[in-house]
Amino acid sequence: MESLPVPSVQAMVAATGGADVPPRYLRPAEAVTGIVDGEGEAQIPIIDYRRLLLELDPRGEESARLHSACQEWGFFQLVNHSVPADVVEGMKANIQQFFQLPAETKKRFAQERGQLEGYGQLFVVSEDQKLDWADMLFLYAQPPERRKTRFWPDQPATFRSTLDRYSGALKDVSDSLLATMAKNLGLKRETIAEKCTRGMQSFRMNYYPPCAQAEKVIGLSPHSDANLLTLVLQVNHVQGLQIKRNGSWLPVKPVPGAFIVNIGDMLEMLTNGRYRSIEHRVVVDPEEERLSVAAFHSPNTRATEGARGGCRRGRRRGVWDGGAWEAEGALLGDEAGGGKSFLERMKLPSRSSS
Ligand SMILES: O=C(O)CCC(=O)C(=O)O
Repeated sequence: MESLPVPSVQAMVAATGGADVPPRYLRPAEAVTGIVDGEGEAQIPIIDYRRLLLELDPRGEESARLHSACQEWGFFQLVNHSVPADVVEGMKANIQQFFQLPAETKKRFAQERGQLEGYGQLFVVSEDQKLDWADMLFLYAQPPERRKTRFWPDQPATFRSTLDRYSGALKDVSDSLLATMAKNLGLKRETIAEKCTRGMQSFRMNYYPPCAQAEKVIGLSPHSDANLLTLVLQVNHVQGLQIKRNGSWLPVKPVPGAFIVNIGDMLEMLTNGRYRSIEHRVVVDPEEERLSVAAFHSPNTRATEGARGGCRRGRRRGVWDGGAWEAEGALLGDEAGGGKSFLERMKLPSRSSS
């Protein structure tokens, strides 16, 4: 799998001031604005990890709130998540410093032909395709033998050790959340937890430059994540993430110190639709850059049985083809087709069509 090389948006903005937007980035007005529900942002559920896991939840109230967030929203903010503040702040500082490096230095970690890892952009499959107003750095981090450290920046000097610590801490949080979700769903331990032992983790570190014509570009096109669970860290104060809900785009206002967590397509498959993976997108600010770090968690490569061993009580019982996730490229966080196309491809043909 590979992505066609595209110019760095950050370099383009540095050279031109961002006033001129090349046609490949311009979107029709309705694609960028849509219906934005600015009132709804406060409603996104907040889950307290400490209450959930440290036996401060004897009556199961926090677990019930998590279950409801996964069913009704597919998105929640996770507070008191146990990842030490110095690890989180270290990650933020290192990724900010990486994107501030001279273009030539960043290019030392650029994607290579046939590779998705590295500095560049993902899922560019045609010369005609509209492009996102962003640059990114994509890295595999777990299991450790999957790492290709030549793509891991050695500048700033603390980048690799910081990402190593951050990766381990986030994998623990993701595994614990998935175990609680499995319990909430009444699933056997092996249905989710064993698939996550030595499961895959990748990072997409996003840099969205400001754009003088912000209302005409998109930072990250609408998509759902193809993996099990994503944990997003908002790096600076600039908002931009929006989630699709009841036909509107709902801006997400990050709670300070929280991770924004979302259900991916694989978890929707494993639960036969009881938990929902929700489309989301990123809009760009006219004046300020925005950065985020998304951590994608997927099953280990032995987990090819898919939804057959999954949740039998779902309303979409039996509709998923549980085979070859990895062959489909689903161990990545995002999906080239946009929208929820990964889920569509993995559905079994209906009886009437077979
Ligand atoms: O930038 C964000 O807040 C979200 C990033 C995201 O959805 C992704 O990288 O897939």
